[in-house]
Amino acid sequence: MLNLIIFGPPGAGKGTQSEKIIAQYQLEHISTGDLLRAERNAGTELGNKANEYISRGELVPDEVVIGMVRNFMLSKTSAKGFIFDGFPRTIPQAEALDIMLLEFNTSIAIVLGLEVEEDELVKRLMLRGQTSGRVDDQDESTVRNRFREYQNKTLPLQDFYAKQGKYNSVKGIGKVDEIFSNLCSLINTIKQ
Ligand code: B4P
Repeated sequence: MLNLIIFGPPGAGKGTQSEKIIAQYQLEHISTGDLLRAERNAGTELGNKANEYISRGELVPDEVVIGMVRNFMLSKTSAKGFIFDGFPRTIPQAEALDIMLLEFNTSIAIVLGLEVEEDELVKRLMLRGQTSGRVDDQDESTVRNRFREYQNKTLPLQDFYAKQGKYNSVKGIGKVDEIFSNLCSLINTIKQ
């Protein structure tokens, strides 16, 4: 199995690059943002609860997200590998992921961290907010709150994965295809 994490601040291009990586390497996509929005659109209790956090620009509680990822993985037992997009976002999520993958007899091969500075990210998200209808892209204070959450809770994961020798950073500014090509070069170094 080939398991990758695409990592980076809100709007860094995790979803954009995931789509291209999936097409190239035939991996199963686990985007916790997409799963949470699907729950909200279906009007489930989990979705409604999650939406309260998302609309404030806060992270959804770990146990909710971890349970959702576990269920998704269990429904894809014949997967060639997974790309984790927007997950993990906290140390407890990363620890839970390591344990879940162990149950599948596998592990994370590489973490790809997209580097983009905050002002560019705010621009991208506000622009997307004009058309996406996403509650969390609508106003600058919510967007800035997402960065604070990222700095406080998600950034420590860089160190977590660097200690495992798995963290790689990639410039996330420039043409989408150029960034993709740089990501592929890194993936190809570990692909068996
Ligand atoms: P996500 O859905 O994961 O959203 P994201 O971080 O905003 O987006 P991403 O980095 O994928 O950016 P994209 O490619 O779309 O999370 C939303 C919320 O859900 C979180 O804030 C949180 O509340 C909750 N949540 C999700 N996972 C969670 C977890 N594990 N734990 C707790 N809570 C969780 O790109 C953004 C924009 O930039 C697009 O418009 C795109 O077209 C543009 N773009 C991309 N690449 C570009 C480039 N190279 N140049 C110019 N523009 C580019």
